Amino acid sequence: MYKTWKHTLLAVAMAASCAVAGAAAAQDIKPRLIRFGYGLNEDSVQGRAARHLAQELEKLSGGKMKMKTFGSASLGSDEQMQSALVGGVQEMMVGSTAPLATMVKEFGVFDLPFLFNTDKEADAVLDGPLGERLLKKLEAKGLVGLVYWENGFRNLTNSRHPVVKAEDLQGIKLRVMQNQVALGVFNALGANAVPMPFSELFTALETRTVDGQENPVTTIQSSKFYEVQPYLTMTRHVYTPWVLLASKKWWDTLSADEQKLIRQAAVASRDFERQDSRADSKKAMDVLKEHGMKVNVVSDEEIARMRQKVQPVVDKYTQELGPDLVKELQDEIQKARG
Ligand code: KDG
Repeated sequence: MYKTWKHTLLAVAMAASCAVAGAAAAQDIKPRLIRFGYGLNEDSVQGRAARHLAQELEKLSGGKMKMKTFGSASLGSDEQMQSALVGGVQEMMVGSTAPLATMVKEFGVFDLPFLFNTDKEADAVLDGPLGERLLKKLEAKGLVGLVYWENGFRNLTNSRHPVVKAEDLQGIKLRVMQNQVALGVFNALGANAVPMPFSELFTALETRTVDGQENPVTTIQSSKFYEVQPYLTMTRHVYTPWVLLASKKWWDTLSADEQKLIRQAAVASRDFERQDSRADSKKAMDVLKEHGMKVNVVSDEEIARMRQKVQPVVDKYTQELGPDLVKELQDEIQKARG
């Protein structure tokens, strides 16, 4: 009798330990879930690259790392998502360098006007030592900067009149990204610069809270600004990068292998996004014209005049951002220009 009870207890104990081991094993292979936020629409260069990143990560990790992407600022504005990553309540995002400049002021160099002439120059500088060094600075602020995606060359739109020369900006309420350099540049050009999160921009344009804004044509198209902005002025006044970011609090919980996989997927997404952005730019111009936008290209002479008008702002922020850093950036650009 006793033997039977003993065997029964042994069998129950073994079954229980198998169940726990099984649960633990199941726990081990339960995919790690990553929430990835971005500000543009799902049908945009950001949205397509976010989905590419998620697919690449799932493929490289054999399904062990699953990324859920959230577009249209559904997890918050760039600024709000940056804070969520620092706090460790969101894992990853992509956003502009402009709001990052409030955490690492050197990112403000990318808002200095008329720096880059081509996207190839931008790639060389961003993927080179200077770009890498700026990404590294983010770690002290609780963020891991992985790679740069392309936001692109920025152009002006407004609802008042064509901007043919700098004076035409006089009195135009122009939304700018939230940092001092962008604010200074457009005030110097005679506009009334209004810093505002991107997530509030369409409504502000629709209600005429602001008259205009400046963004790459891919964003103007995917955000449907053509519905509320009759005039597009090609200035290519700034090349803005996006930065692919991870929460450092979260990043530090990952294994070295997981970190390596995410870095690999990030590089693949960067190359995909830049190619898509450049192809999309060409298509976007056609779409904007089909929707009735009146397009003008600012002449080289006028661009030269605009450069003169903003030079005091460039000088001021060169001192604030660090003259050595700005000189290094200009030298890197010259090197890339060959
Ligand atoms: O969330 C969208 C922003 O990352 C991006 O569009 C930044 O160019 C930008 C802007 O104008 O805010």
